[in-house]
Amino acid sequence: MGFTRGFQGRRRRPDDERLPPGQYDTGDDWPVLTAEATPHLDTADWTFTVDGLVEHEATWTWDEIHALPASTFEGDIHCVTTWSKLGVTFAGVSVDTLLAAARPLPSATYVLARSHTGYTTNLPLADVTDGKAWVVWDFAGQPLAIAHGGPARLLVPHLYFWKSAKWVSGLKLLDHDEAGFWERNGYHDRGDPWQEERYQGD
Ligand SMILES: Nc1nc2c(c(=O)[nH]1)N[C@H]1C(S)=C(S)[C@@H](COP(=O)(O)O)O[C@H]1N2
Ligand SMILES: [Mo]
Repeated sequence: MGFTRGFQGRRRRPDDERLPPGQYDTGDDWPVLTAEATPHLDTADWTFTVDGLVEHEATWTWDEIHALPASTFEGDIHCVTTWSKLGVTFAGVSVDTLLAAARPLPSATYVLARSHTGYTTNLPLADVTDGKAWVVWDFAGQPLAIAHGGPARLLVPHLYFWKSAKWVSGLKLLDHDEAGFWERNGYHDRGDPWQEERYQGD
């Protein structure tokens, strides 16, 4: 009853209300979904680059990206294969910080994220700005496991998890949408789990 809510403030949503349609809670499990062979990347020669429609193409080494202001995400992730994982914590750097250094041109409207393996995925620029996306290297206070994209992956938790490119190597700013790996293979261009944007045409 509404009038009993008083001054308790905003309560945490029960777990079932945190699940987008058609998703189940995977609990402590964290399935691994990888299309390519798992790479073993050496942080000594690891780099991350923002290029394309930018004023200043920017590349960070492992040490340089760690020197940027740290940013943490706490929340839920959702895979198109119907598992969701609730209450996860990742740490790394906000994509906003990376874009601020590269300065996207006004014509930039999309990004194509790429991995050291050749995996790609496309996103509207607006889906990786304003605190919605990270490059992360830490999961639950530990270095991100290689199978989950370590040493570093993209994290775009408000979209299906195929947008969160593992072993991420960079972002290319574009003035048009360019389908990535799964998007060329029938998956939705945007992938909002709350709209069930799983496949092209959804
Ligand atoms: N490089 C790369 N990144 C990827 C994938 C992949 O196959 N290769 N799979 C995507 C998909 S479909 C999902 S659901 C998540 C899986 O991440 P996980 O294996 O850490 O659960 O990574 C995404 N990022
Ligand atoms: Mo996925």
